[in-house]
Amino acid sequence: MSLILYGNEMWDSPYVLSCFVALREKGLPFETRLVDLRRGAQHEPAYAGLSLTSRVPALVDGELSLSESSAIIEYLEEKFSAPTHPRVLPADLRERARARQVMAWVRSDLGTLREERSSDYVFFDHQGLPTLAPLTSAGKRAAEKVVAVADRLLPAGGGGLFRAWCIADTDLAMMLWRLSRTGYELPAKLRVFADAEWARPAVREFANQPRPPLHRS
Ligand SMILES: N[C@@H](CCC(=O)N[C@@H](CS)C(=O)NCC(=O)O)C(=O)O
Repeated sequence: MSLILYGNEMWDSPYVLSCFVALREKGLPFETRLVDLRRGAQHEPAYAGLSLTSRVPALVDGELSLSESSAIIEYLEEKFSAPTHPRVLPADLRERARARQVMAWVRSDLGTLREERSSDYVFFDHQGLPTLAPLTSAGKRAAEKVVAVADRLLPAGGGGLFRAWCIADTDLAMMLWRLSRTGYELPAKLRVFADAEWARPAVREFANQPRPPLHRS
């Protein structure tokens, strides 16, 4: 087996994170290759030829090269299925549907929050980053929406979305880290969930990757 995950050199993409964590949680050996987005390397023929969208992530598995993080995760879940491999989506149909809903939602909504609370503030030391402006009213609304949805979905007694961890936990936590890492006071239940997800070995491994300086001299 030779799986290759293409990510970006800054290791700050939530979509690459999701695929990286899914591969690790499945216990699959894979190689990572980095695309220098700042240089526009995603548009160079070498990468554009294997990624239909010229974006990261892309997964290469033999003859197949696949873009779109959620498609990659679904592919991994089907090809490297349970019980031989750990699941990254719930076994239960209704839970799986809810997990997919969360995954689709964090990818299609909340753009304001992604803009105003960039993933750089999650993965980089804040010293090298511009001081953040307070959230705009649209940013506040997006933040409140994430908090309200997470509060509805996460069980009162603590823990993740479902009895067993799934990749939607990481995706939801990524949205919460954008807030908790930038001084937003999360309700205790959400903070405990976000911190537990941040402590997951696969997430730690991604977060601890060496990164180039944010600003080139
Ligand atoms: N819907 C895509 C989004 C991927 C995406 O937006 N990737 C960004 C990095 S976070 C990218 O490659 N940007 C470079 C570009 O658009 O040229 C997915 O889920 O994989």
